Amino acid sequence: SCNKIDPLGYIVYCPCMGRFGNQADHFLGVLSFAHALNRTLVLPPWVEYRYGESRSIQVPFDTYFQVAPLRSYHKVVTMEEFMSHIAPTEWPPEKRISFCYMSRGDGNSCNAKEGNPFGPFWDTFNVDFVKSEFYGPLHYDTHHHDMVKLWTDKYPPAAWPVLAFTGAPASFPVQHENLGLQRYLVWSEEVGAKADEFIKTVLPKGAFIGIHLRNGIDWVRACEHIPQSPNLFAAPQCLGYRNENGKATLEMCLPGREILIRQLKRTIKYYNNAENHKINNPIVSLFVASDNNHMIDNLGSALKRMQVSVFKYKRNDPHVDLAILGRSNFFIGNCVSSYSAFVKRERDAKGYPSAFWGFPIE
Ligand code: GFB
Repeated sequence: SCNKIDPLGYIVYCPCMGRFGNQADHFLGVLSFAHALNRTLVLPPWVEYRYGESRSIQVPFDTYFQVAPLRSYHKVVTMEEFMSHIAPTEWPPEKRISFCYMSRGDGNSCNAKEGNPFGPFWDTFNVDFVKSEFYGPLHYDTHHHDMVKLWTDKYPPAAWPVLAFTGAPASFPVQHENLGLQRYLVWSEEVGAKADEFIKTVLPKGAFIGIHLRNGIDWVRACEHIPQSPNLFAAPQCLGYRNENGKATLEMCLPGREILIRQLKRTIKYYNNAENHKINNPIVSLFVASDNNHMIDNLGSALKRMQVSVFKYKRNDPHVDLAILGRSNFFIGNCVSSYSAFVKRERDAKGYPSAFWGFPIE
């Protein structure tokens, strides 16, 4: 069935901005865009950056997520399948035109392969472009305006079977209207099994809190922009898309030890109070995911009297960390981080409770 051609065309794009959290936000937007245009979405590999390497690495989409659940929302095909079975007829080398809003870099071109990860991404599939197409002033917010008609009038599928975008045709952070699409993103068997195995064999029997501590040096630097950017990165997830719930604070972006411990103690006390009946078994452990400092000893001694023990995953595995956080009984994340936002959306889709550090603002 993956050899069947979609007469309504395809959307291909490079997730060329940011790391996993940013790419996931973009993915939901592109999924919505492809759905609105009724074109098959080509599922790109995830772009990863390894320390000390100058070229990005492309990880097949289905290494982390199942393809089948996406099909219950929209027609999709992996980039690998598209390149082997569909591109030879629908997108031969002489018809490979790159789409961008306006020219990018030197000359009148998208320069779609200029720089990292742009070049390495398309090189993974031996794609070169013969021409650029500037799609501005059209844009990808199909929830408003008459965007779908404008796109299909200007780029009818018969003449333009493949729209290949230099960057994701989507906004960051994810548009409010597209948050619910998260439910079609289901972890691959492999990632899911690793998370389940950890929960079953490493964590003590009983409920657990999952927390995300985003505290690497890149984040410390990013948080310095908070005073000028009260809606930085994923902050709309707790502050609202129009800051209706307030402005981002440094404590929300980079909560100090006191805030973390106070909030954890309060949460545990609340959930372990039988009168609150929030969860039917008490919280007995804490799972910490972090890009840098897990604070295992600090948190361990602070929560010792409450008889809550503290754990992290044995390896640095961002996707398994996310899957474990998604399965915790209660989650506390970083409102500004798009990595935390992934967990929040997944839990919202399942009806699981979540909170954010330093929010609501005291
Ligand atoms: O996912 P991401 O876009 O989220 O980028 P933010 C952060 C990356 O750091 C993740 C690693 O993709 C992971 O590789 N990371 C973060 C973690 N938290 C964890 C964790 O708990 N466990 C593990 N194993 N890895 C933004 C960027 O990051 O940071 C922006 O996307 C910018 O583009 C800014 O660079 C400074 O939204 O948190």
